Order: sequence, then C-alpha cells, then structure tokens
Amino acid sequence: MINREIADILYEAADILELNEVEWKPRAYRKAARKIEDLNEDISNIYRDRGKKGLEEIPGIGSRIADHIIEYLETGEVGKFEKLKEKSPVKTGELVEIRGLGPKKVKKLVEQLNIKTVSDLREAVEQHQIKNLTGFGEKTEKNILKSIGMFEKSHDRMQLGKAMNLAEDVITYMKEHSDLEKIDYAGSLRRMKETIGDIDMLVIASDPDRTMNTFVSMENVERVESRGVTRSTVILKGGIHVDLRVVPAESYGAAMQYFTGSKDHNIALRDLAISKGYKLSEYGLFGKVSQEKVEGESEQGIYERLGLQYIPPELRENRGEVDIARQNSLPELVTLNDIKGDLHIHTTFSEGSDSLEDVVRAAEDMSYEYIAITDHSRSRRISKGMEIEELKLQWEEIDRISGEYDVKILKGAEVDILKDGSLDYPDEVLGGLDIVVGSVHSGFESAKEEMTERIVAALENKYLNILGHPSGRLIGKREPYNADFDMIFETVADKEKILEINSHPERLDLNDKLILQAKMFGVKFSINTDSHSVPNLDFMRFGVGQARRGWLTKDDVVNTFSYNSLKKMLKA
Ligand code: DGT
Ligand code: CA
Ligand code: CA
Ligand code: ZN
Repeated sequence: MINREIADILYEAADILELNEVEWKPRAYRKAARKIEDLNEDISNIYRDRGKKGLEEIPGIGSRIADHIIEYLETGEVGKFEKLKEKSPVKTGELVEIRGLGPKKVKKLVEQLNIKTVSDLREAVEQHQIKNLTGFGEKTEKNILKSIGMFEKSHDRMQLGKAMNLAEDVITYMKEHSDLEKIDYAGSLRRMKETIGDIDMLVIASDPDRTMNTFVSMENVERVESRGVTRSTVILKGGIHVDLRVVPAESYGAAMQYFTGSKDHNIALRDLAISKGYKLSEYGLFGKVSQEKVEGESEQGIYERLGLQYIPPELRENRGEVDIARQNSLPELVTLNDIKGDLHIHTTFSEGSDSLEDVVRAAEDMSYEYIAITDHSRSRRISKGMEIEELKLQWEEIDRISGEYDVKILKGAEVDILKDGSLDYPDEVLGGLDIVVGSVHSGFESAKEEMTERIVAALENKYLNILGHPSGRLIGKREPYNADFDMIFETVADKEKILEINSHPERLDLNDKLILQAKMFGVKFSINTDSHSVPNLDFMRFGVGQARRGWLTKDDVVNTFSYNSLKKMLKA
C-alpha cells in the first residue's frame, strides 16, 4: 500500500529535520506518519475520491503535509525533502524535544558548543557552559535542566530481562486466547539489546479483528494508545509500550526483517538491495523494474537473495556485519545450548536466598555438567560475606553432596579485590579453592589510574581466575568505573585470565562494546549469572545475548568447555 511509503517519507522527513536546523517540529511529521500507518483505507483512494479536503480530514494532517502527500502521489518525490537531504547531517533530534529549546536555540548549541544529544546538553548545563551564550542565561539553564530530567524520565528504557518477561507473557496470553498462526517479537528485544524502548510484535492471524480485541483487552494493559485493524499499541502496567502488527503470511519474513532492525542495519541492507536492482520493504524484496516480489515469506530467504549469509539478529547493528556476511565469513556465534555450566552463583552461605543443595539440584535439572558456588568473601559484610570457617563448612557440604549428583560442583568464591589490589582471603585459603572470581565492590569513584592499577594488581595474583563484572556498572543506576580497559584486557590476555560476562539484567557487564573491544586482545570469557536464587539461573540467556552481540564464538567462552578442559585450564 502507498500508505506505508508515505509514512516512511514523513518519518524520514522528520529525521532529516532533526539532522538539520529544525525549521518545523519533526513531531508533527511523525504524528502524521503514524496516523497514515493506521489508516485502513488507501490514501491514494482518499485523494482520488475526496481531493485535498479528504486528506485534511485525517487527524494530524494539515494543509502543508497534505500538499507534500499530493506532491508525492503525483511525482514520486517531495522537492522540499530532497533539498533538505542534501544538507549536512547533525543529530539534533532529541534536542528539539527538550522544552524551552526552540529551533534557534538548538542551532546555537550545535554550532557553538557542539552539543548533539541530551546527555551532551546535560553535561554542558552542569558545567555552566550554557548560560553564557547569548539568548540563554541562568533562568533558561535552570529550566533546561528540569526539562532534561523529564525527558530522561519519559525516555526511560526498560531492562532487557523485564521486557523479555513481559513479551513472553503477552505471547503466551495471545496464543491461548486468539487463533494465531504465528506470533513473534522483533525490534531491539530480538536483537537482545541491554535496554528496550518498546516491544514490537508481529502475528499472522486468521481473524485480525478478533486478535486485536484480544490484544487491547489483555489484563495487564494500562492504556490503549491506538487500535487499528493491522496495528495496535498498548501501554502495559509498568509503562512499556507494546506494538502489535498483523502481517500476511506471504510477507511475514520481510516484516520480521524490517521490524527487527536495527534501523542502521536496515539502511545498509536497503542500499545493498538497491545496488543489486531490488527494492526492499517490510512487504518483501521486489524487482526494481519488474516490481515483482522475489521474496517475502522467509527472512532467511531475503538475506539469501541479497547474496548474504543469514545474519543473526544480535549482529544487526551495522557494525560491519553486512560486508562480512557478503564474504561468507560471519563467526558462528555461541548459543545457549553450548553452555555447560555456570561459574558465579550465590547461596544462603552469603546473600543468596536458596540453599546450596537447592542450587545444585536446579543445575542438575538444567543438565549442566558443572557449576561453581561462589559466595562472597569476608570483607563484604553487607552481603553476608563468609569468614574462613564458614567457607570451610561450605567445602564440607560440597564434599558431602557431590556424590549424589551428576553435576560437578566447583568450590569457588567471589573474592573482593581490595583497595590495594590484593584479594580478600590469604593465599592458603585461595589455594584450596577450585575457582576464584575476583570483583571490585568498593571505591567506585576512584581515579582512573588508581582503579586500573588495583585491577591489574589483582590480575597478577596467580589465584584469581575470573574478573567478575569487570566494569562495575549498574544499568540506569551506576556508570562503569573509570579505568583503562585496554590495559586491563591486555593484562587479562597476558596472564591468561578470564573476563566475566555477567548475565544479571541489572549488570550485563561486560557490555557488547567492551566485549568487542576485549575480543581484540584474544581473551577468554565466562558467561555467568551471578544468581542470588534458583530462578536467576535463567539469566544465562541474557549474557549469551550480549556475547553474541559481541561476536563471540563457542571457543571464546570457557563455560562451553567440557569439565576436564575447564579444570585443566583453571589449574594452568
Ligand atoms: P527500541 O524500541 O528503541 O529499543 O529500538 P528498536 O530497534 O526496537 O526500534 P523501534 O521500536 O523504533 O523500531 C523497530 C524496528 O523497526 C527498527 O529497529 C527498525 C524498524 N524501523 C522503525 N522505524 C523505522 C524508520 O523510521 N526507518 C527505518 N528504516 N526503520 C524503522
Ligand atoms: Ca522497539
Ligand atoms: Ca516500535
Ligand atoms: Zn559481585
């Protein structure tokens, strides 16, 4: 339908406006695009039957946008947008959403302070750089700061773990209460991004109208934002938006491809399609000249037709994946199935809520080959860290139950890396452990050099095996500490230590970018859950997701190794 094309053009215009001087608010364009997406009638029919007046009756479409639409319908392009496109790209998009900042002020901020994002803006305000610009001043500065707070709040993104739970609940509910042939989530959730803006879902439904009714009347819906025949948006309790689109089976693969994104990946793919004489949209891959659909049903088929290896969703961030897929050289990414054990788990010996034996039993049920029990060390009082005697009691218990389970239990500890870089147990105790996870839990504000030296010193300790949650960040709460990560990764490689990928949804530490950075040093990783209860053991898939986003293969990840290889490695 032409509606899609016009909506896309308007979205693009909004983007372009953001990239430039912002003569008009992009928001109006987005709103109009959204309305057009939701129309049940072909917009060219509306224009044919009722003229410009008909277009203006669509909510969100005023005279100017109606003119643009008519121009597009008649000529296939909008002159004004084409001209805008030629202008220089500057990312000012989110800035216009800050109350108190009109286009003129935004322009000044870009030109004079090189401010491109809201977080740049926050920094500049906090350093009082803004009030000295002409047209700004103390009061504006204060107002801007307030608006930034609100912007950040309303743009809060949800942690991957939480969004995944909600999405899976929706899928279960929809499968039970509606006659669906297929339902999947797409978007950033499918790409396993660490935080999720909104949840995008696609369905094939025999009775779309009924499916939409079911969707908008789910129990945990707080508000229905829009309800259409092919698309509805609800806001769930807890605040996250869920978009549901009904898609015909013959374009399901194309829609999955399109709505999985990322946007930058899609742009790269669309350009490749054009260079091969195709046109790629959410409806399928079409011959540019013949207009004939060559693929639409299968997502895999679209990549194949474009001469590409299938690109897993986690790689679709426009980080070179399209070129590498063309050379048929994508890495074979690690999968959840490859994971043979979990090397960072807490029990009631420290701050965990389930007993050692409950944890072991759960690991056995998951068919793990091995686990490491890693409660906190003695200095970590608020987490009920273990005195040496307690640790020895834990060893006794492990010895006692080991024979009763197939899963091998490694005696471990999460040992604090103290301020001077030493570890929180004496050598003779560390020597009695099968595995040592060393973590920083204090002094997060230290200067870069101090933190780097502290961690490097710990890595030089022969008893340390794994560097736990290496950057120390808590998503949305605490920034990573200031440290020279290149130096740390180099030391890890040099000393043949292991970097943790902590799978806890609040941490996801290392994150995807640091994983990519660390991989260049040829280091090994361990994907651990840092479980504090039995259900937490399921966090593993989020860590695997980050590992995949960091292009890791099975060989990069030590807890895909057999028990014997792992033991050998830990000893060496
Ligand atoms: P999020 O929701 O912020 O965590 O991130 P995404 O990637 O889920 O983004 P979202 O929900 O805005 O859109 C889902 C996908 O749909 C996106 O990854 C690519 C595609 N898409 C959405 N809007 C546009 C657009 O204006 N242009 C292009 N090329 N693709 C779009
Ligand atoms: Ca999304
Ligand atoms: Ca969306
Ligand atoms: Zn920890």
